[in-house]
Amino acid sequence: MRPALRLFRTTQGAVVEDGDGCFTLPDVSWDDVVRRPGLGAWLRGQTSRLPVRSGSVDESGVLSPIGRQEVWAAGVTYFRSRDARMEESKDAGGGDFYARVYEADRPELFFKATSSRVVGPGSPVRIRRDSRWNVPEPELALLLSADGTIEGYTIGNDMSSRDIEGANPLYLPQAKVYDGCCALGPALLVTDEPLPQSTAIRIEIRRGGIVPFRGETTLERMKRRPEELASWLFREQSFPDGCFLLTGTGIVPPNDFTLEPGDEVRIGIDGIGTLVNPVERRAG
Ligand code: DO4
Ligand code: MG
Repeated sequence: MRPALRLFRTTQGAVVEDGDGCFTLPDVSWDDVVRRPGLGAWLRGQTSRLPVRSGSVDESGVLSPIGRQEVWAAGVTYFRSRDARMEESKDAGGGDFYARVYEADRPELFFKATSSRVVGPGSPVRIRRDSRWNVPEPELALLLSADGTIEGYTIGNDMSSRDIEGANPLYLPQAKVYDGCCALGPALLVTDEPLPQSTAIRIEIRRGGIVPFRGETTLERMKRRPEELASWLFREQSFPDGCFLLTGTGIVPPNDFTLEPGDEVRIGIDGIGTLVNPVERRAG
């Protein structure tokens, strides 16, 4: 088994971190890197020719790992999400379709963001001014090559306005897609092996000196396999620059929790790192 690499998009260019240290890839366009099938082998070929720099990546210069890619998302892939959605939409007569999509062959897949709506580590995610119930959704994000192969993994935050989504399922795009609706990063974990089922996804919300919500799940609880979601997304659609696919949330805070401006969202996934973003709401 070849060791996993972590790939960062930084203010200094693309940086690869392996067990020996860090390598900066010279003169390479980020999109040409991340769209590549066989990314791990290609990166290992590059690093074998480059001088190693000891130490780790300077976190302050790390950007979101997105270039021209679109971000798509899968929904209701964990029982917890099915349950929470049935509850939030019960007054709109909505419960049944969440139960059905959880069991169905065809998954729920929706368009989440263009790169201009995505923020990287340390930049603010947004809550909408016309919503009063907002949550982060901590999700494993797949990096898919132009051929649809899974080349890497990162952390995604699928910010969601639960009152808008719960009022009517046809409002889903407004609950999910807006400026600052998604965070990705900090690293792309590039590995030829599937992630272990025991991989933990953790979230902590910090508000002043308190932690109003903390949660944890593992990939074992996901009902669908990452390859299955990727193959549905690539049916009848092509992604010449590759794309990111969020795999759904298994952590939903209790119904009396909503994010507030000034909160800090911290999402960790084993092997990838921790994605930290403050929360803001536009003035006015
Ligand atoms: O069905 C609505 C969205 C579901 C979702 O985003 C999730 O389960 O993570
Ligand atoms: Mg989600």
